[in-house]
Amino acid sequence: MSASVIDFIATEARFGARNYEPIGVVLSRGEGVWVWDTEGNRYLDCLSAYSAVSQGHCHPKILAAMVEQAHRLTLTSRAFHNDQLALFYEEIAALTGSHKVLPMNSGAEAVESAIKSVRKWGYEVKGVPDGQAEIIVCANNFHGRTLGIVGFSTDPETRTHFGPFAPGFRIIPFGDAAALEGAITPNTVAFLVEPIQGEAGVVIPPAGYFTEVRELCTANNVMLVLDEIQTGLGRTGKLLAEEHEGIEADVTLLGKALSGGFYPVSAVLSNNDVLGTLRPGQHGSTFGGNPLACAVARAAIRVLVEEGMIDNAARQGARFLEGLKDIRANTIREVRGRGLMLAVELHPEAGRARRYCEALQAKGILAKDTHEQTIRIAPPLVITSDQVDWALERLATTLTQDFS
Ligand code: IF1
Repeated sequence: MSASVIDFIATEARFGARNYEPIGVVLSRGEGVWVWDTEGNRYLDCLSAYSAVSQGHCHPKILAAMVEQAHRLTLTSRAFHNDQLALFYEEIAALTGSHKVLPMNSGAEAVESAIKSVRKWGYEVKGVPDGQAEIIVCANNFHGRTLGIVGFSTDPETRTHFGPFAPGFRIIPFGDAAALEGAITPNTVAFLVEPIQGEAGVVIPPAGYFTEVRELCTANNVMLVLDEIQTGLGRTGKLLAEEHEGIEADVTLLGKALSGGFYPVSAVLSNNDVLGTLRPGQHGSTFGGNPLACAVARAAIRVLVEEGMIDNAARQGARFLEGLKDIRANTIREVRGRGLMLAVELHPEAGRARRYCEALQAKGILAKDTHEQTIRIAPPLVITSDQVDWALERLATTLTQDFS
């Protein structure tokens, strides 16, 4: 590594809380599927900032919208109206078929806001006794890092020594509709779940699972809250992952690619009942729904749709998945994916996935491991067939490499 790279990394180590263990690369520029490090080396980004840069790095039209709005008006607070929020509401509601929108900033804020809203709905509409609302979540969930959220995580890394935690959550296995049925009580207000579990390693539920989930939630007057912060906005080859299951959530959470990686923008989308329970002064955020965020999100949604990124994700995702499945390597235990949300799970004997990610970096691919044995593959949705083939060649040589 050159001195400057070492300097950057050393300075981060000196001043920064060590809450990440990044791959040893210092990035300085991004365009489309490519990123460059400070040495000028080019990499194909197969993480897309965990699906926040789905539109490709530094998309020119989102950039132009951000610069134009930044020259005009960035933040008013919600004490006053602004000329971007109503347009954002209209466009996101039309695109997703939602009735109400609550604009927030980070994904975790959207999750927390949804938890508050469904509890309020439970007390004021469903008639659950005050303070007794229950929300069902799945084992191996990932919904963010706030205290409320890690309180119902099953990952020791995420929750150890952060307690005490809030009550009111029940944990069931993912993919098991009978377990959901058994966990529902008269005080259950919602089932909060990812359509595909991302951090757990791209875990796809059995066919028909969400059809049963939808029926159970409807029959028991339980709000189905789908966390589409990672799976949404084209990542799985559909606008929303729920479309693969042929169902509709009562509450949908969006984030990450909602801004194309330019700005923290998230949103809670719901039917009237749930968000209709919020009254002035009962919830809010300094930056939630600000004109800059709304202008960026409007452009991010526009290019996603107008440039055919969702269909491209379906096409290139199928090509990528097929190519991964064709790799003959005894290191591979399983290949999973839907659209461009893919994962290669390695056999434990193959060694840690992190070593393969470091080997991929040397071949010009940036990918991230999750839970020791799995390599996530999630390039921007603008990837071309040639770039998919380019990546597959390097993945094949790396996964057949002997690391003993
Ligand atoms: C980290 C993981 C992914 C999410 C879903 C809500 C949020 C996330 C399904 C919260 C965020 C990020 C967080 C980031 C790494 C990344 C991640 F590895 F942590 F789990 F993608 F899988 N729902 N996921 O995936 O959104 O508040 O971050 O905007 O914390 O290291 P956020």
